[in-house]
Amino acid sequence: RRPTLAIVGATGAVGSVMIDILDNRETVPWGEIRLIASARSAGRKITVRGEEITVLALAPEVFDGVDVACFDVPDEVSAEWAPVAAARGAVAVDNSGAFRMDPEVPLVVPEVNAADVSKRPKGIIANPNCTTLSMMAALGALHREFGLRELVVSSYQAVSGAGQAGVDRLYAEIAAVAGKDLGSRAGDVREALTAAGLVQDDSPFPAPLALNVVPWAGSLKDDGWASEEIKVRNESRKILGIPDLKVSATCVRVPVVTTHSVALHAVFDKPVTVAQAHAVFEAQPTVVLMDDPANGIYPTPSDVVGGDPTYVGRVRQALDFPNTLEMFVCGDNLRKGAALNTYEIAEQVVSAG
Ligand code: 2RA
Repeated sequence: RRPTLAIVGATGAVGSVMIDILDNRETVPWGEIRLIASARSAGRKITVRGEEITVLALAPEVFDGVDVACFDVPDEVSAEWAPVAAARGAVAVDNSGAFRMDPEVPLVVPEVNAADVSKRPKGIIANPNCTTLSMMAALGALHREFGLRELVVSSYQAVSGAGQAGVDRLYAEIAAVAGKDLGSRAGDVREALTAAGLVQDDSPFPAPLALNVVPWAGSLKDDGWASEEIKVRNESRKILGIPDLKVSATCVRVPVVTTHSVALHAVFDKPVTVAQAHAVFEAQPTVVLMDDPANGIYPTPSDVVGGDPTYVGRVRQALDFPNTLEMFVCGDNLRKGAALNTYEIAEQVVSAG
C-alpha cells in the first residue's frame, strides 16, 4: 500500500503552497492525499495532481489510516491536534512553533539532519521557523566542511512572514504613499497613512513599512529581544547539533512581499577561503550561488521569489576576523521557509521507512 498523506490547514496560505508543491512534483510517494481544514472550509473541493479532493473538517477520525500528517496551522491548533494525529498512528510534521524546542521532537532540515526524522518518540517532527530556514542549507554545508563556531545574523524579513494580513497591509501602505513626495521629513509617512485611513494599531507591524524598515519581528522576550531573534539562536543550535554555538541576531522587517534575506557573519573552526566556500555551495544541490558582484550578480528577493533553493551571494572573507565569512542569503519564506521543508520532511519519513 502506498502511504497516505494528510495536509492539515490545506486551505491556508502555507497549505496552498504545499498543494502547489505536490502538483509540481514529478512523482510523489503517496497513494491517498487527504485535505483537512477548519469546519468553516470543510466541503470545499480542491484539485490535487488532477484529482478533486473534498476538504474534511478537523476531527480525530480523519487521521485514521494516515501515515504522515503535515500541519500548517497556528501554534495552538498544532499543540492540540498533532498529538491526536500521532495517537492515531500518523507521523505529524508540524510547521508551527508549538514543538520546535521540545527535546523529544526533532527539528529537521533534510539537507542538514535528515537522519533525525527517525528519532521521534512522540511521533511528531517539527519544521523550523522561516528565518532560520532561509539560511540552514547554506550554513549546514559550510559547517560540515569548516565547523561553525559563531554566527551573527541580520535579517531582512518579508511581510508574508506575518501572513496575508501582512501582505494586505504592505499593499495598502504602498497605495497610500504612491506618487507623493514623502520620506524626507520625520513622520511624513505616518501622516500620509493616517490621511489615507490606515490606522497603525490595525497593522501587524509596529511602524509604517512603506518607504521604511522596521527593526522588529515577533513578540517581546526578556531583555529586549524579539521572539524571532531567539528562535534564530535556539533553532540554529538544535538543527546544526551545536548546543554551544554562539549566535546573535537582529531581525528586521522590510517592504518585501515574499522571500526573507539574511546577512551572515559566520566564524569557523578552520580557515576558509571564498573559493572553498563557493565550491561547497556549488556541490550542494539545493543552494544556488549568485556571486559575481563585478557583473551585478547577487540574490535579491524579487529576483528569486517562488524558487525552491537557497540563494547565496556576496561571499567575502572578513577583513578583520580570521576564519570568518560574510555572505547574503535569500530564501522564499513560504516555500523552503515553510511548505517545502515541511513537505521534504514528509517524504524523508517515507524514504526512511
Ligand atoms: C515572520 N518568521 O517572518 C515569521 C513567521 N513565522 O514573521
